Amino acid sequence: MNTTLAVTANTQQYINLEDKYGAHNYHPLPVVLKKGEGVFLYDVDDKRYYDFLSGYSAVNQGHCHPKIVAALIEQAQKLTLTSRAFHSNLLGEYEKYITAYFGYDKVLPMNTGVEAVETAIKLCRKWAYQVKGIAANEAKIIVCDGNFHGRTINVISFSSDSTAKNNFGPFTAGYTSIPHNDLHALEKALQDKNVAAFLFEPIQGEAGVVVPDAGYFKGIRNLCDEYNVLMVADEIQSGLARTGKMLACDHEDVRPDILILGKALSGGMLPVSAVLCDDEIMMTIKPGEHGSTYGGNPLACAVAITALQVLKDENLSANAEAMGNLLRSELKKLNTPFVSVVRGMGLLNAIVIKHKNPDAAWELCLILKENGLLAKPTHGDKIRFAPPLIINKEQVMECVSIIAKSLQQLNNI
Ligand code: IF1
Repeated sequence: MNTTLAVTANTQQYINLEDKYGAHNYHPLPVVLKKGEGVFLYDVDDKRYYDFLSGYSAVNQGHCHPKIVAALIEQAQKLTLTSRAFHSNLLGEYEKYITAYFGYDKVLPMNTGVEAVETAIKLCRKWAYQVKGIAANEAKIIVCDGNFHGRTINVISFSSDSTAKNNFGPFTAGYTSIPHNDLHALEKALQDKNVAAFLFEPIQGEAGVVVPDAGYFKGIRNLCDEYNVLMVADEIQSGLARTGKMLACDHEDVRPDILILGKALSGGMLPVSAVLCDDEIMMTIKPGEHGSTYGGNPLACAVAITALQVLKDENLSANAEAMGNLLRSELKKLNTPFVSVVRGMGLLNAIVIKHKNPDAAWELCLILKENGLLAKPTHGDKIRFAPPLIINKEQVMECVSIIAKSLQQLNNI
């Protein structure tokens, strides 16, 4: 029996509109949202849900955080875009704030996550030719199997996900992929003198929240130093307090050479991404060699400063750590045959579903939705549990009981 649950006629009409007029490049859960507040989302029938996705970690600060909304509105009434043809009164202030916050000489502001990844790759290549001395067009970048860094042709060129790549070729060259969480494979790949950089996600998100062994980040740092290769951390999803530290690399006190941020840098208000590094790398790019119309716009600057302030003011790293520990320990106590693994760090978590029905993870998400909690399956059998970092203990406990009840209902499918 399939539990595909009926939706209201009201909900269905919005879904029909998207089906008819929008590209079919997603397969969303059948829920239509119209309002968000803190850890909650509300649908067009006024049903309330716990948000266990947080816009894929873009709303770490909670939906419509009042301080971030206020910064957005205030700046939107003054100046929103200048382009980089002119200076603005906020760009330098933002650049000073974010570089001090993370401890780098400079920042290059972009918009979406994948643009920041592309920017980091360009910086690696410039550095390879102008500083390291690699011969023209020979620079290589090492990446990890199962990576997710975005959707551009260049970035999918080094994806190992056939769904992301199929019929989008030809692809770009210059990448070598090694297994995630494998320092031996990294050292082997570093024997190639043309390697400029190692690009990695500290915790692989799309692959199903794959947490590496303790010592992995330190091991990467040591190997990159030994072989004069840039350590490039894509913390777009793992950063900004999500895993219980400001950056996932902070768990091992490791400082990447290039830090890539996105998503929660705006608290879900608008696309804001950033690449941070020191002058030896950043100054290899000269005027006219890279940019973006919206990159560093005053609206983004005002929002990002406030979004970063909120992370610190509200101690969201510490809360993510504590609530993550509580969530995982409570989930592990659930007496269910359908969950084979509970894993994660801070509030970046996943469960792996074990069930005779291969669609069980999707079905469970439909049941969770019915019971008032929104989560999305990834790679068939995994479900990400990543609420906003402002969630409190009572709310975590209520979510655990929703999950427990929903797992019991899985018996019937
Ligand atoms: C979608 C995943 C999450 C990212 C890392 C760069 C980007 C992402 C580590 C690109 C984006 C998103 C995009 C979203 C689904 C989502 C995702 F499941 F696909 F992997 F979060 F886990 N680096 N991740 O996670 O950032 O250009 O999208 O701003 O719908 O594709 P972007």
